[in-house]
Amino acid sequence: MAKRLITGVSVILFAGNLIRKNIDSLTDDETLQLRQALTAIQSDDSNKGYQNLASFHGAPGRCQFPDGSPMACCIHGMPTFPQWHRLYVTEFEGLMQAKGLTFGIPYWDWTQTITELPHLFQDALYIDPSNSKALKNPFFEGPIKFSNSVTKRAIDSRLFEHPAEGQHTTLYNAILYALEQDNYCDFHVAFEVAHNTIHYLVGGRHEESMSSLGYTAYDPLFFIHHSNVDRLFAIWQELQKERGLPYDYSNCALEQFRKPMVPFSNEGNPINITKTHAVPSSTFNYHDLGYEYDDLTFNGMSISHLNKMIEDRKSHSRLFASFRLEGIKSSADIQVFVCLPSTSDRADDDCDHLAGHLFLLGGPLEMSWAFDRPYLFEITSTLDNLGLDHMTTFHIKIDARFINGTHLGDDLLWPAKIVHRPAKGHKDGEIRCLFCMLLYRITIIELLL
Ligand code: CUO
Repeated sequence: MAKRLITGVSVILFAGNLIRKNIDSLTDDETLQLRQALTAIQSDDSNKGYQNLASFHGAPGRCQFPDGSPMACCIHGMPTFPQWHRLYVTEFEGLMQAKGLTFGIPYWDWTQTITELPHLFQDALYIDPSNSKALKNPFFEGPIKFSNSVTKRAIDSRLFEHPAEGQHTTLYNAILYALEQDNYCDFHVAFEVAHNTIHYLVGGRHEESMSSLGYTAYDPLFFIHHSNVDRLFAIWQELQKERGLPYDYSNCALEQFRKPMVPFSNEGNPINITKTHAVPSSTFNYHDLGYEYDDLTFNGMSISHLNKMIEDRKSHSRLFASFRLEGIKSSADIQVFVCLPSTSDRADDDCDHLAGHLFLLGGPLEMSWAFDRPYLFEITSTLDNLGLDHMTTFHIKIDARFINGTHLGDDLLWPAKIVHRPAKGHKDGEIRCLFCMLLYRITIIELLL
């Protein structure tokens, strides 16, 4: 076992473990090796091939609803989301290793401001350096053999959000809020919902894409995205150690953490390490799964620096829109607006104040969700920019749409509440504004046609 210092974090490197690197730091040889290994598993139709792997997650559905009809096996909307997806990237890593990959699945660090997709994904062809021939880039799209189709991407311009100087993207803020949570059960809700963002902003309005639960894993970008999701989970675990709090067990849903996760636990799973770690509680120590990350900093911040920054955030009064989320058998794009009530000078509410967006990742095959607490979407900076605070009269409206752009019905989402979190040390946590309490509901914005 070797020990190495990574920007202030002591990371144990286990001999023989694969290193997962930032996708931007791969050498040309590593990029070529990744492409060759993926091409090999894409053309393998056995249980060691890509089609079998992609069907672990979504369509055509390898698990069953109680009535026996096909259901996706991926775990979403519940506390074992990070564990199921941790194993899933490891499964891909194992298959790629079997085709010659000698390092871990790289990660795309999308908490940094994004100006373009990583180069690995951009072009339909690449040049084979051994003979200068153009070959199909297997990371450009993925075959969906059961529907005789290929994955698509419709990049949403919000992927390239450019925050003002000193500010951060909506996605960065959502992940930072997840990392702030110092118990597992608050963490996983904030974490999962934040991670949905990349699914939607890459897949956009295509059904056969990253933005739908059934097809997302057919796009190989999925695994590079989820390698970063897992790295952020590892960063949260390091933060917990720094805080002196548990990093390796859940404080809720204990029963679920003892139940083997399908299809990893199935006899036909070709990767032994995920089969033997199919019980969620056995996945917290990811070093045992055979990989490490090259870097566990968050936007250049060491774990101790990040921890101090988080503590400082808690010393300010903050406001949130609180969403009780349930699966709606579909993905959704939800824009959140702060509304000021009508006045004697203005007949209508003023709802032009976009606070940001959140997304759901779902589809007809999704299993039932079981979030036992709300998702909190921070609106503090929106109110600060308007010169408002928690004593102001305001309410929340949303514009919520399905992948195809049509509006969600009014009854598909629970009304949002406004939550005030006073600066650390204060006691009461609910906003006192009577008008706001009367308006503790979400109204779907009727879009101007
Ligand atoms: Cu199952 Cu990102 O979550 O896919």
